[in-house]
Amino acid sequence: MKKILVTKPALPELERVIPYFKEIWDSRVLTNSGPMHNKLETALCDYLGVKYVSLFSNATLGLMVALKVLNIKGEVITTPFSFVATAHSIIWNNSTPVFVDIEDDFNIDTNKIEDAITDKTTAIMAVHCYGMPCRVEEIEAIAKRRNLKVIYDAAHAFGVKYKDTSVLNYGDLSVLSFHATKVFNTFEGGAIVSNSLEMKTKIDKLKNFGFESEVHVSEIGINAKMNELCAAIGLVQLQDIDEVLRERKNIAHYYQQLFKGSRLVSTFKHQSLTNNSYYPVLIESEGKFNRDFVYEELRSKGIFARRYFYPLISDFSVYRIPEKSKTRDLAMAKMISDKVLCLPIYPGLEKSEQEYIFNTIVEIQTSKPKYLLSGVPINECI
Ligand code: T4K
Repeated sequence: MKKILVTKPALPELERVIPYFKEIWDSRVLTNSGPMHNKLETALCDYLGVKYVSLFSNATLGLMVALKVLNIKGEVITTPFSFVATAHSIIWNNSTPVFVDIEDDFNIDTNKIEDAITDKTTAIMAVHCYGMPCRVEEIEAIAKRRNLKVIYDAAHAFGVKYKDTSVLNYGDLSVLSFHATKVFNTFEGGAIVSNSLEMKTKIDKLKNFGFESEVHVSEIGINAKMNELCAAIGLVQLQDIDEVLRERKNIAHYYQQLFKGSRLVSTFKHQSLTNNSYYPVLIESEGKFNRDFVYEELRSKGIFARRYFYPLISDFSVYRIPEKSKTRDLAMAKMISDKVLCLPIYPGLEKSEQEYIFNTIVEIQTSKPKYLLSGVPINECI
């Protein structure tokens, strides 16, 4: 049986990458802010429409350095509906994540942030989940009023715009991921987007052990640099990114069409604002024929959808230790986490495969007459 995975990394033809690799071989500059690294930083600033980009070996280290460079201490308000790296970075910074509920757009509920602020709160780390822009203006207003820093975990938000500017221009810092599973990948990689040269210089120092000069180490830095091979791949990937984003948009659009009118599968309300890095749906069902049942059935038919983000970060055992984190009422996050399923989306996914995914979901659900939503039999719902 053919497997359809949740994602398949976009890759350029190998022959287009080889000349870049040849340059690296010839120069013997493999890492430490070499020419490929520097070219990619410049190219990303141009493409994304941001002032400064500092490349990283992955987004997790980027988040850790972002917290460190802003001198964040105490409590950090964040979302439980994300990948564990969001909260892990806060704990690695010896700070406490305070989990606040989300809205039905999957992002932190800005109406609930202020209630969670204490005299220990120093920052908000919000996530543009699935590439959906957070309510950035409201977050900025709260941060200004309460004197907090704002870090956006923008791991999913490559190329996302908000009001005609990059969403990465909001907040003090934004952190991108270029992991294999992301819209723009450098195999592994990430970046911090900042607004001033002074901040970029501090970030660049922290990602390189804190070296000021050959003989002067001024910070307890870390090694989080992107190497030349990853940067070279990034330079080639950037040539194709518009096509990648276009293809993803078409795929999302087709899913939207397929699921239109479905009462058992709710689709992403605000898909048009995203970069279509994910295609989340909510499986509305009852009893044991719930999201997990659909998830398992799909797997048995070769469709490897994923439950991003289940469990909630706050439900992982390491986060249940009271002194590790603080948890507010997370009713919406729990409800969404129990229903969400991210369907396969990647350049190259065929329309026929999308139809197979859609038909399989319908088949799983309609074969179970118990599936009722608001009293409506399933075969009248789909
Ligand atoms: N913040 C947020 C909000 C994030 O979502 C993430 C990462 C981060 C921060 C941290 O970013 P990085 O430090 O990683 O740069 C994946 C990724 O490993 C992770 O990067 C990502 N978020 C998370 C949401 O998903 P898994 O455990 O689901 O990955 P895995 O290996 O199961 O792969 C998923 C699918 O992709 C598989 O079906 C196969 C396919 N795949 C995967 C890889 C790695 C490929 O076809 N090729 C590949 O090389 O975590």
